[in-house]
Amino acid sequence: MKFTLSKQVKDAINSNKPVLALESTIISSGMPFPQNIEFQNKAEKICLDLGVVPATIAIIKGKIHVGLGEKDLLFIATDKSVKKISKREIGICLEKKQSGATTVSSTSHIAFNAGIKVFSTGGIGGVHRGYDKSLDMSQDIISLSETPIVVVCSGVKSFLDVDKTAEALETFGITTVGYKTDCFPLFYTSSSDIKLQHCYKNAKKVVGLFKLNKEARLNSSILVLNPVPKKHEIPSQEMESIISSAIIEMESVGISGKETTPYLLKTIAQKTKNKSLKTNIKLALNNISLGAKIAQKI
Ligand code: PSU
Ligand code: MN
Repeated sequence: MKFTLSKQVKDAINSNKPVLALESTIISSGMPFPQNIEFQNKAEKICLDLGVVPATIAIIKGKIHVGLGEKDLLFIATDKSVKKISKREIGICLEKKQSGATTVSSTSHIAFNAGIKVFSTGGIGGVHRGYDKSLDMSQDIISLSETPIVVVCSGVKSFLDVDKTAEALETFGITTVGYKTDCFPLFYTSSSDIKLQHCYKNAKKVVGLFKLNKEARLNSSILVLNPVPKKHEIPSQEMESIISSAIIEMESVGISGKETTPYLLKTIAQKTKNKSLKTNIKLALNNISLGAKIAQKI
């Protein structure tokens, strides 16, 4: 795989310094401008303050970039030609010399191939509500099942079918652990009644688990579920009616497939007067901080 590495990332990889992968879909379609740039700047500062180099992954005009400069970042954050690129579309994006924001599935694939072992995001994709009719399950799940890295997130967005996603994670053999929690977090909400079997209490323990999984020749990711900090959460009762009405609206305008997640994130932010966006930013930054601490020790 050919990469365009930023100088910082190149130096860090060559000298074995800690690196944390970050995705770009969260910037291009997960958050509006200018909050997306503000978020990214904070994310990078959190990493650098911990001595970790942030490696944001995106495809720019047919080239895979690992580590974005200011100009690239502004382009990804604002340009309408930037597409949402999942793992199966990496080659297509390169062949057409297009620009793409990478999702969890494509970011983790590229990060792993660049030698990066840890990746932080907000929430991964999963099994959508109405799966029995649509068969819509994110490629993120398949990608996690075949990419041996640590992925830190706050669960799956609660507009998905979280119970079915928890089952799918097991079916696809993804090592799933709670970080200081024994239940599956609900993205905007810190807890749920879905029980987790394994709770890890510090970054060092997660690193130990990663090494043992590797020794045991497991090729799947370790998914670390790090709940949104309580002071920033939105109670699930409050979210549920908003999510239901956003889904009804989405169906009435005929949105489906890969447009679903960006549409719902945007509509839910509007309906909550940006409260959901603020929560999304806080939880993602919290995941970046934990990811950076794991990257320091791995
Ligand atoms: N989590 C967020 N914001 C996002 C996403 C996740 O807080 O924008 C993106 C991720 O890139 C994830 C993608 O991989 O949504 C999942 O999309 P889909 O459901 O179409 O697979
Ligand atoms: Mn999908």
